[in-house]
Amino acid sequence: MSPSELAYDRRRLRQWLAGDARADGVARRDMLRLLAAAGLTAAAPAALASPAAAAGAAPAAVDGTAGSTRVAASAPGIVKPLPEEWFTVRGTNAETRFAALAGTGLHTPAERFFVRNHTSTPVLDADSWTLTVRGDGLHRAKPAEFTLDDLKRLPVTTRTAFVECAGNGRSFFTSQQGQAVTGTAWTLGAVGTAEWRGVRLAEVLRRAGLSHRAVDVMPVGLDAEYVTADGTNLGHVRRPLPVSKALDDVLLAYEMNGEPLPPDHGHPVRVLVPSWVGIASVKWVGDIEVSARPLYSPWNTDFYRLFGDAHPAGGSAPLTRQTLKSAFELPWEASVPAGVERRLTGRSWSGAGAVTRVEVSTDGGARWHPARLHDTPRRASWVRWSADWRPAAPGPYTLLARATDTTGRTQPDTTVPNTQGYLFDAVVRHPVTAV
Ligand SMILES: Nc1nc2c(c(=O)[nH]1)N[C@H]1C(S)=C(S)[C@@H](COP(=O)(O)O)O[C@H]1N2
Ligand SMILES: [Mo]
Repeated sequence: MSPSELAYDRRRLRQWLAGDARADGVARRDMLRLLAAAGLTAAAPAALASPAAAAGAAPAAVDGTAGSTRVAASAPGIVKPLPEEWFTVRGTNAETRFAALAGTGLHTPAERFFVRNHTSTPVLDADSWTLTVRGDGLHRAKPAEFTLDDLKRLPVTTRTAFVECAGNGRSFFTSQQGQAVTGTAWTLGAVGTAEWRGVRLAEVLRRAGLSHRAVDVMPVGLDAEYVTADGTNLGHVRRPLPVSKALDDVLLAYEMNGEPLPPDHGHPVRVLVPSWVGIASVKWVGDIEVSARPLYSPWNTDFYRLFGDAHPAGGSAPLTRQTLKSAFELPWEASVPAGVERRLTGRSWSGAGAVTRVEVSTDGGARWHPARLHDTPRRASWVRWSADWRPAAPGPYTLLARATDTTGRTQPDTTVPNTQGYLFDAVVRHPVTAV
């Protein structure tokens, strides 16, 4: 979290306390958590204080159901086929198998791209779809409306970017670090990189009459309202973005890899927020609120913050950029022939900057060798890499890959835990057997 992002979060809380922020659907206990996070609890209005809030009950898992299965070839609510050799189905979500990315190129084919759905993919008609942009962060009282044709007439921008779930790698908190976390037990395949084509959100906001008073922009999805396991309706998937990010590199994307967006990835239009946690990239967007006051939704209060012993009492600031990761394009517990040289391939990516260096170890981390990079390092994208290896003798081996990005950060050996298992960035220990 950069100082400016922290400052932004604190400023929002002060505005909320002064009655200048809106928090539709955010429970008081969540606001108290925010206040505590920013060290502002002393200033909280007395009416908000309650013992239940102070106790700060652990939030329920929101990142999908925890169940996983290796056999299912379909997930409830996902439209595209999910062949078992490409996907692991986890509740309403489908994780890409990294081995299925071998040879796929920089851009992940839409057919193999992971799907993270809170509910079900809605099948929307592009011809009758409209986008409404409204709110007191616009000059005019009347909302602006755009059809898909309207958007396509605006200047076109194409951008390569990964979309990655904040919970990607979550299962390794448990399997490598022995920590209990809530949420979907992803391995490393809740990520994909595509070429997205659309119009800059900045362009649409400008045409809608963006005022200098605007501070937050909140895209809302047209999929069904999300009801948690305990029966709480959290409303439509939505998460505010600061105007600074909205005006920077965010797209309203209507194409993925040169084709109209497929239903599961947001057809006809999704928000694409490069480098940030996947939840920011709202699919099936139908409405964007532009607000002169800070906005809150459960997706930037209870969820997508870091909670736990190592974090502020009320949770960290809302998550923004993704972290640093690497993965081998090999099945877990793969069998490889002993005594034969083979080419190990994989990918590394970072939300903080381009990946500039990758090292590989084939002996559990005793010795490291530089991998060859096959892509020009670019921010918001991943790099493909390879390293040659000849397992000398039959037996078990542990493969490791460790990336460094342009900020100078290298993947650590362990990740500081958080209760919801977000932003795992430690080096993953990949078991293989030479036979
Ligand atoms: N409307 C809507 N947008 C959404 C979601 C959702 O359930 N509904 N899931 C979010 C999450 S948590 C992630 S990680 C990404 C996943 O994008 P993908 O399914 O295209 O891979 O979409 C985000 N946008
Ligand atoms: Mo996600």
